[in-house]
Amino acid sequence: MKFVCISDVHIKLSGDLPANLFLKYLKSSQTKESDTVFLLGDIFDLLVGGHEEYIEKHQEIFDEIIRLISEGKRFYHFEGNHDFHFEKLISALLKRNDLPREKWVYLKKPLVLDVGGTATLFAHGDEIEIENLNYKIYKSFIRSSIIKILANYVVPFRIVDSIGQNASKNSRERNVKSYSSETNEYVRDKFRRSFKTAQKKYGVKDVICGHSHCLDNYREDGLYLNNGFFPATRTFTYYDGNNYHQVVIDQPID
Ligand SMILES: [Mn+2]
Repeated sequence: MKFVCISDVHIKLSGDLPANLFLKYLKSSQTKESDTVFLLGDIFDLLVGGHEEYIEKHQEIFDEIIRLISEGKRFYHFEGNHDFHFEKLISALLKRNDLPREKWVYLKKPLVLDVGGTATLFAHGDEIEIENLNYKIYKSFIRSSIIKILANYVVPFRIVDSIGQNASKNSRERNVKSYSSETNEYVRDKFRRSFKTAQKKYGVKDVICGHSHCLDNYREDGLYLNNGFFPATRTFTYYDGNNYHQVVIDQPID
């Protein structure tokens, strides 16, 4: 297996910086070389429920994903905590383009795969985070079936969209305050401890995830890779069948 892997892109609008960088990732030579593409959550800053309006809103991105799937690549698309309950959207896109379901796999939970003989955990990252009880309560609430029904069938797209724009504005303001360098070190170390806990819990050696927004490439009896905050780090992971590479997109944005 050769693959590329990304998380925490936080695309708000078609044509914004994260969207353009994400298209560079999809069109990169490393993605071209890969048979599998991992999207490890929070690709979109807000994408909740199966509203088909999202297809038009992010047309260029969905067109590119469909093109890559048509070429034979498989996508593993994980829920994040900014984009979730959108399995109906993927089903609609696959159906419109007459593509098989197993080519764009929707995941609500971490996945263990064999990577070159090493048991490897792929996750958004919040599932493995230790010491965050309030967040876990919040997460189990937003993941609940009642919210899924509300998001898919009851609340119209424009309401979900406007609630989300406010929520992400607030979360951005919080992030600016809390992401000082000390906090960064605290978050990085907490996620390294989460990696050690996840190794035991899932019976894996390597862990690849995002969510913390803290770029990392750490070895301690196994490998822990975190993609950081993509609009700032411009990084993604490429596995060439033997080795991992943390690739930086350095081309100027059109
Ligand atoms: Mn997240």
